[in-house]
Amino acid sequence: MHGKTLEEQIKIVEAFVKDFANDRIALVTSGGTQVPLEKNTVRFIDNFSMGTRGATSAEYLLATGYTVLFMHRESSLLPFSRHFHSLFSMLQVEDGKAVSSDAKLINNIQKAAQYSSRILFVPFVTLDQYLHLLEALCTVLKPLHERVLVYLAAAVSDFYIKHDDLPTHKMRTEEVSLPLSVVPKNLQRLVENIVPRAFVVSFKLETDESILVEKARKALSSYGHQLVVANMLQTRKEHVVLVDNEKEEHIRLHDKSKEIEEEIIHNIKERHSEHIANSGKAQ
Ligand code: 9Z3
Repeated sequence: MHGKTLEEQIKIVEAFVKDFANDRIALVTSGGTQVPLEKNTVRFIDNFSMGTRGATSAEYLLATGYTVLFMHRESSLLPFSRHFHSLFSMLQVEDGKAVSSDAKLINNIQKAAQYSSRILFVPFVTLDQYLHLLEALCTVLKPLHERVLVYLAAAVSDFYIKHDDLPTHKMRTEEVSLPLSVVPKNLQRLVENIVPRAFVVSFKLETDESILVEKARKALSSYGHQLVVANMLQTRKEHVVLVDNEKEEHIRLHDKSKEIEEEIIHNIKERHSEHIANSGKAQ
């Protein structure tokens, strides 16, 4: 979807979703957002994220039966190809032709082929594009009600510069100032009005462990959604805390040959099933 307008992206998503109207569908956001510092942008603020969490989670969601809308930062890691930083390390040439017997490479290419009809890639770069896309994709998913899982793993900027405060040209060294405003994330409006019946999971990233769970609880109560996955920057690959309205559940990775996302997705799928079952009872 490179270089497409928002309207074009929405049309593609609508057509894709139509085919999966009876399946469970996951909207996964992944990667960091970019905030421009000048109207003619030379510099920007970026958020830390390789997109590993999102890309890895998407693989496990596909494997467990979900259809995936993968809303990702352009050039961040993607499912299946994320395992390979360089193709040069696995080059094998026979009779002038490239061949590969690398089992991991072949296995991932096969998986990508197997799931290619059940995943749609929707790229963004800036914070603005992220916010508009998220709202638009949720609007498309609204009629699927409880079958929707919204999985907000992207690292979204807390700060931006309002359009009117942006200098037109490249900021000069003698006039450095960043008039930052706080980003209105609108997640509460999204949860309340656009996907009120979906199972919505957000992530909370901190670097100070003493405020991690408290911040997760704060997000849960201000947005009114179902679950926060809280993680520390330093230990995010081996420890997360799942915070809901009742309790905290720790997931710790003991087997280093595995990935923590496998357990996160397994846990969330169970919670999503319960959510679907409970909604049936309520009707
Ligand atoms: C996370 O906490 C993710 O787990 C990471 C993953 C960004 C740490 P990597 O891509 O890193 O594997 O390198 N994401 C969410 C952080 C965030 O910005 N949340 C927002 C907020 O709390 C949006 S819900 O306001």
